[in-house]
Amino acid sequence: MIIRNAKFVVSLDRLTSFPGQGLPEIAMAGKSNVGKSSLINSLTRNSRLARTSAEPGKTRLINFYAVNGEMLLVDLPGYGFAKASKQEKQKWGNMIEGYLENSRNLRHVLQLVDVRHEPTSDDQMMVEYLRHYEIPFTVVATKCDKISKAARGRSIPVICRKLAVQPWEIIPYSSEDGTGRDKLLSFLEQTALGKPAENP
Ligand SMILES: Nc1nc2c(ncn2[C@@H]2O[C@H](COP(=O)(O)OP(=O)(O)OP(=O)(O)O)[C@@H](O)[C@H]2O)c(=O)[nH]1
Ligand SMILES: [Mg+2]
Repeated sequence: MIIRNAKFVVSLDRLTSFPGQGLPEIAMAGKSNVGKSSLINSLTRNSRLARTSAEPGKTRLINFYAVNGEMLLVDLPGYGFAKASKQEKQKWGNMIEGYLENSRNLRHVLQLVDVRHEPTSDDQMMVEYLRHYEIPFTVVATKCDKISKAARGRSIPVICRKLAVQPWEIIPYSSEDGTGRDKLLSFLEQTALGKPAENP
């Protein structure tokens, strides 16, 4: 898929109707700081589209971005941010769940985990939640530029074990060097838009 344009649509604290609603949605889920907003920027090649930060807890609302006017990328707040107050954590949790349960156009969730770290109990809960609600998801292992290929080879099986997924179901990704970008784009094109895979 060639991204011709990507633009911010709306920021919501709970799902209400908005212009552009009805397009297929792909949502980013994962811990704070795992790279959800960066992934949207790298996919769209627009480093200023979604706000990112080295500090966890940057995205605090549900942000929708339209791609080519034909699908929406949905940036969710992260979970597991230790420094957030109990109230904030509750609020973000409700926001994430409210969206996932109520969106009629959600086609797929990209469940992001940092390739360098063992998935947390929050990650496991999230994946169980997605399975429970039968929301299709794919695990994306982020920040692959930060470790060697050999180290990646060792960490993928750990992620598989913790999240009960198969190695070939995981997409290794880097927002820094573009690893996985083409693969993810063609996957999204098939998943969100139902277009057949391009010939390699
Ligand atoms: N080296 C490297 N750094 C990354 C990558 N993806 C994200 N980062 C960095 O990780 C930090 C967090 O990225 P964000 O995209 O803001 O993370 P997030 O998941 O949106 O975080 P919240 O909004 O807090 O939930 C930033 O400093 C990014 O530059 C990557 O693939 N490689
Ligand atoms: Mg973010």
